Amino acid sequence: MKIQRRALTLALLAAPFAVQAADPVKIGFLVKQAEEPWFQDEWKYAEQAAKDKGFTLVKIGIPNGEKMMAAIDNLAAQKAVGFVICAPDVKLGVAVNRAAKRHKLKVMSVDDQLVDGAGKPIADIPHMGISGYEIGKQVGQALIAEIKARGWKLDEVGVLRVAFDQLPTARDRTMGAADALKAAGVPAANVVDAPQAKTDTESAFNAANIAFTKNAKFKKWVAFGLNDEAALGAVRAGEGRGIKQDAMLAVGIGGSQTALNEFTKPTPTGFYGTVLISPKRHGYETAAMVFDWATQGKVPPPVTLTSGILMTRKNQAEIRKQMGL
Ligand code: FCA
Repeated sequence: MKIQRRALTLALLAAPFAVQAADPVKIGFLVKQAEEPWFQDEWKYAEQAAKDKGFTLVKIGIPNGEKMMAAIDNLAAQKAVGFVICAPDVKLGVAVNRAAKRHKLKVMSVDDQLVDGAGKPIADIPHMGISGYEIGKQVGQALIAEIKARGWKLDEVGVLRVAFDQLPTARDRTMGAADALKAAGVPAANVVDAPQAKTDTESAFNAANIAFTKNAKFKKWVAFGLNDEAALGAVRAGEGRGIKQDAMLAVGIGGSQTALNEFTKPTPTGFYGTVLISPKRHGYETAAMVFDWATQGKVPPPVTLTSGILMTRKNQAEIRKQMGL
């Protein structure tokens, strides 16, 4: 009995060392805008993959190129085996690829596909993003349906395209929306571009304000941008100028907390809806794919494009459930 107890004590003492000996595999998840709810959600689902597959997730915010390069070096120093990245500028693609190769890290991009000096996607970095143009068309079609439901005349409606054209997926999304509106009969001349400096609400707010001032002839507006923050910036700018819910229709892209906060306000705002996309797929699957690649040599598909579903104040709970969120 005594001997047995001694053996057990020894085993318990030895256990922590045994755990330390086999260091868990580390995978990085680097995002350009860590404060944005979409990226928080991606991290949350990547953590779930880490738990299921038994690796450690290293989350780092990379708001600029310098921080991005430092983060990659940091991952290498920590002996990570790979990382998922949404870079602050897709033109940093070559630098990302070089740093990953130098450190022998597997790299996969998420949301924003990395490009080379000529603006071409970098083929050897696997990518998961949304089908930008198609999702943009869904935004435009949702706006058309609601314009009709409200009985607005197509030629009296101003179309605010909050633009961030230096990012290809942003251009695809907003061009898809504008094209759907034009295809349904909105005059091309009614489309007003509001270029934003960054992809957050404040930049969209500033861009929209300028556009509203320059185009005061329109009394009714529809608005959209690359994400919920862009659409929301337009809604807030409109409110400040007396363009309220009855004269404003905005549809975002995302469906994370930014949109949910709008939907839970007691009175509806001009933020009519959003095309819900999947942070679960983008966070969980990319992290899992990099893990499988680094540990089993299973190379991820070169490009995976995900789809979305229109979500409004009315159907939000049901749609989120459908998407497994
Ligand atoms: C881009 C946008 C994000 C999100 C993501 C899917 O990175 O900046 O807001 O829409 O694509």
